[in-house]
Amino acid sequence: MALVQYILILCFTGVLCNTANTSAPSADCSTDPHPFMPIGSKYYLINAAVKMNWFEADLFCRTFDSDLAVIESEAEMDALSFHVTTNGNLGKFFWLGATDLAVEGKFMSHYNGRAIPYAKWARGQPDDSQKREDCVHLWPVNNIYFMNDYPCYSEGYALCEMRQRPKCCGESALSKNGLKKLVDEYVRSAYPILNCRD
Ligand SMILES: [Ca+2]
Ligand SMILES: [Ca+2]
Repeated sequence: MALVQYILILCFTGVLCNTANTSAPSADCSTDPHPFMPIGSKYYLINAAVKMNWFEADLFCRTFDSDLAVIESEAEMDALSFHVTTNGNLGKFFWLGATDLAVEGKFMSHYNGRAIPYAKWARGQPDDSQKREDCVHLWPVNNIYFMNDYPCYSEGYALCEMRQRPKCCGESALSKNGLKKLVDEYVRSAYPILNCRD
């Protein structure tokens, strides 16, 4: 598909343009977190019922407009570990939104493409065992959760993190950065008639 066609599709479907944000009913800005639950300072959706590989888990989260969780601090790690171990899920492992699929040994957030801000690796990890471990999961060792790199096609459970919404009616913080901005500017300059934000 030509780039222009792709961009136009994104525009019409609202991926690039903020029409939905600027004129959306309040439901779009709803603070109702269901089915996410507050754990520590964030909202999470834990699917401890259906095992899936990392890619499936990523898509599962996206169906809820969320992403596989990226743990950003020791406090978040502790809160999640406590929740999982005290809600009958101890022993299960949960996929996180971190991977070194792009560059071996450099674990990046699948959400924003940046280096993960925090890690609590289990001893000896990450080890890229058999050179096939590129996805990160929460892994219990002696009933304490750590992080481990693991084969992406292994099956675990999805740990989704609710996106931190930008201000409802303001410009998305994400739109100020990166590829989205570049493509958005391209659309605006090349197809002013399709400027669906203003
Ligand atoms: Ca690896
Ligand atoms: Ca490993």
